[in-house]
Amino acid sequence: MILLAVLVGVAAAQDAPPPSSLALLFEQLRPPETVCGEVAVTIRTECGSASTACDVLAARLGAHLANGLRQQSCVRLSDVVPSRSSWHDIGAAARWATVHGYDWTYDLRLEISERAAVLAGPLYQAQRRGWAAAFDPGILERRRVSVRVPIDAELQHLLAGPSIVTNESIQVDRFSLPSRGYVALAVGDVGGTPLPELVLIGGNHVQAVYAHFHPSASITATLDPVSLSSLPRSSAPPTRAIGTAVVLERSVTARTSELATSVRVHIEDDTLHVTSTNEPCGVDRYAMADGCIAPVVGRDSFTPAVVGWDGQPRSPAPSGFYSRAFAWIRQPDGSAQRTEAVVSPRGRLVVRVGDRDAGLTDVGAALAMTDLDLDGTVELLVSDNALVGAGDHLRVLRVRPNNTIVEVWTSDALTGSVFLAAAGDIDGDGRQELLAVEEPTDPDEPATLWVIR
Ligand SMILES: [Ca+2]
Ligand SMILES: [Ca+2]
Repeated sequence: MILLAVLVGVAAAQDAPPPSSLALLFEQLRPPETVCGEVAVTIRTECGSASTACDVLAARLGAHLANGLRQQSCVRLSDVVPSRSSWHDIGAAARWATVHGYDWTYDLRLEISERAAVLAGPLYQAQRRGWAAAFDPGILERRRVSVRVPIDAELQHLLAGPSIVTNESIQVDRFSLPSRGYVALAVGDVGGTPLPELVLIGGNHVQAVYAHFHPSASITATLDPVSLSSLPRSSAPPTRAIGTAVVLERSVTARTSELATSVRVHIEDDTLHVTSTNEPCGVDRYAMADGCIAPVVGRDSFTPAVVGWDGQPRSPAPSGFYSRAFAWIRQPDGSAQRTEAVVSPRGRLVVRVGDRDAGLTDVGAALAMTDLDLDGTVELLVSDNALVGAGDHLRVLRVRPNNTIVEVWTSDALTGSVFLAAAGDIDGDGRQELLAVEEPTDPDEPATLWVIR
């Protein structure tokens, strides 16, 4: 049943914050209008160490469903019934409810793990009631609730409280990539498979690969890569290609240089398709998660102007930038905070949370941002402000609520260079990881993907 549950929350253009996981759970509890008479609602829980808070959450969900039922004209009564330990087999709760005179029963189960909340179970209709039911408690499954949502900052706060990211809590995996010379990357569901695709865009080719963490970190590439050489304006990248890639509507929109056309990457019939496109930013701009950006002509950076999907200018970035990250960061109270980070060509990092700025100097062009520990403040992955071939470091920075930036983790010295980073859910568990690509100095070696959780 858990495997069949749908993961709600498809990535889309982020003009407005996506709904919180809690809101998605409540939203799934809209009763169908065919439900009539007397209804029993039961929600069993399986939540490990978070059991007390989980029971409270189940009670809130049950009350919400019962209230929704009471709004319906042909529902005479809706009760939230505490679950009994004997209700472990299929339909037991519904048979109990039928014997006790209910016409319909929700028999739901709330399961909380470290990364996801799953609410699932059938809606039964009774075929006998009252005394007749005691002899033949016939029940018929009419509908099934099935929702799986990631644990976000609000659920984390509700169930267990945040556990702050520290040097000791950071997990690092390294993957050998199929090729090198990558300019942009994006992670998301562009193929309809359970595991998200990692779409890698090089100066002259596009690949979609899958990352496996067990038994050891490995990349599989089951789809043929696609060359970009046949597309218009795609040759002769400038000295340092600049690129963006973003998942929009189940495809990746990417651009690799000022001279290249934008491309749309999607998967259909187990084949990678790459087509040139002017959507959604026109011929001269690059797509980001929240809008479009323009390159500085002849340079390897972008202008401060960011135009949102609604066509309106965003509050300007503090300066032109090499790289930019944007996200709606869920807060423990369920609201979402607009958060933006840029790295200027002078190596200055500025993080804007709401209307407050935090800053740090001497960082490199690679930049990724997400809330790793679900406490409502962002973690950033940055590289060194080093020359190509001079080696590099990766660092995880944490923006504290008082608007200071602290370093929580730094890698050993890398021999390669890192220009490219992104945040994305690469293992499909609903929570984002921080990703970076290290380009090797040895021209015979492939690039390395760093995944930090
Ligand atoms: Ca955080
Ligand atoms: Ca993940």
